Amino acid sequence: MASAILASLFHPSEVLALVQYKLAPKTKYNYSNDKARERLYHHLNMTSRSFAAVIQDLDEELKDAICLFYLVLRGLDTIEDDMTIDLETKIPVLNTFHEIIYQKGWTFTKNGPNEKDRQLLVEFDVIIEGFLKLKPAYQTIIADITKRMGNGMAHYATAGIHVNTTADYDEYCHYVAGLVGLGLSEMFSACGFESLVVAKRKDLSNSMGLFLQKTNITRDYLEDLRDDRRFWPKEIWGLYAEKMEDLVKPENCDKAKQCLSHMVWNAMGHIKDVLEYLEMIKNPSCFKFCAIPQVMAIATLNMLHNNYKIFTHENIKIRKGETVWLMKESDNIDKVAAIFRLYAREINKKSDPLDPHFVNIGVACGEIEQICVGKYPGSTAELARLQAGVMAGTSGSIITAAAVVAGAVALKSTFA
Ligand code: D61
Ligand code: MG
Repeated sequence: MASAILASLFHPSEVLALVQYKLAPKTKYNYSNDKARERLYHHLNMTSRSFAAVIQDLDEELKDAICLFYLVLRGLDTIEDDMTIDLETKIPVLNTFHEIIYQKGWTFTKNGPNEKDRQLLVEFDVIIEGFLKLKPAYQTIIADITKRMGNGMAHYATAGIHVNTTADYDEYCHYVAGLVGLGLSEMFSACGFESLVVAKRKDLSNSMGLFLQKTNITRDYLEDLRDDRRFWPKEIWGLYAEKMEDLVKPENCDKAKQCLSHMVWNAMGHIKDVLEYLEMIKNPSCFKFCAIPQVMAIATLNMLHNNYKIFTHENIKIRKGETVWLMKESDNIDKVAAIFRLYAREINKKSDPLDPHFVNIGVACGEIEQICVGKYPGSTAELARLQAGVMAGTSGSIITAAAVVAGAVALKSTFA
């Protein structure tokens, strides 16, 4: 907490959000009257870096179903991601995972010792128990998406198959993330929280996943390369280097940054759909659940843009304070549109006129502004309010002073 406040010291609204978050009552989720359920949420909190909080804030009707949707797919992904499992073992498990989730007692112990989510599969019988207790309608949606994702993962795990074209890139991201969007939309419509139109808009649902996944893939260049996973499409990196790993060489620094802005621009192509999707979502708990990962993604893209550290450091993240602030602010479409406008402007400011994608990114940022001003006029006042907190300008300095006091109080309570 203390280090998070320090990191946000020049962002008073983040300090405020951190302090509010710290002081908020913590007894919200209590599963101790149901041991099996407690175990499920234990696994959710152990395996998820950002989804645990938003899933636990969902309305009761959807909470367990989406928690299990997450855990099933995280289990599948933990098999996909582990490069120590040989393909003869891996591919059949990926292809049959939609059947495995109906087999009481199934567990998997062939993950390498360093696989971070290994324990989830060691205790996968717990997840299967929970899955089998869901309403059949939710089980069917989860099994269908699991089947399609597992088959897609198996295809891309096959020796000699790579993400070559940008069409492959969209297809791979559809399998591992777009399908999650489709399944979630089906759940929202099936439970009656959202209109049936939401499930029908598969294009927009897919884009929700693609924007998140492409942002992750762009960020994780170095980590994936280290483990010999390559998700940047050759059609893109091939314009800047002979081999993908050549981008890390110091002499290729300029080419690497150009390649990075190509990847950032490619991801930005989904933002229009993301806003259109969020505009459809009426249930407040579904809205926050959908919006928070998306605003975190644009904040992450902003951090990546023109940032050479992608090629030299693993694990670059947005500030904790920024995350908490975004979670607090993402509760209606006007505020979310304001956040997108704010980051689009930041991205535009960071662009280098000598970059070949300078104009493309400028146009993409301009489009975000144009769409938001046209469709969400309320976002203009929200943007002004956000900027007052973000910048330590004239009005910001008053907030800064208040935030520093609040920060000091929090620091004191941390050490007390
Ligand atoms: C609204 C709200 C949340 C949404 C959404 C719409 C649309 C799509 C998604 C969430 C999925 C976003 C995936 C982006 C993060 N990428 C990963 O976790 C990668 O693995 C992909 C395969 C497993 C997907 C698991 C998942 C994730 C979020 C969910 C969910 C299932 C179910 C319900 C709700 C949210 C990435 O994982 C690496 C790692 O984190 O270890 C990878 O392997 O590429
Ligand atoms: Mg994966």
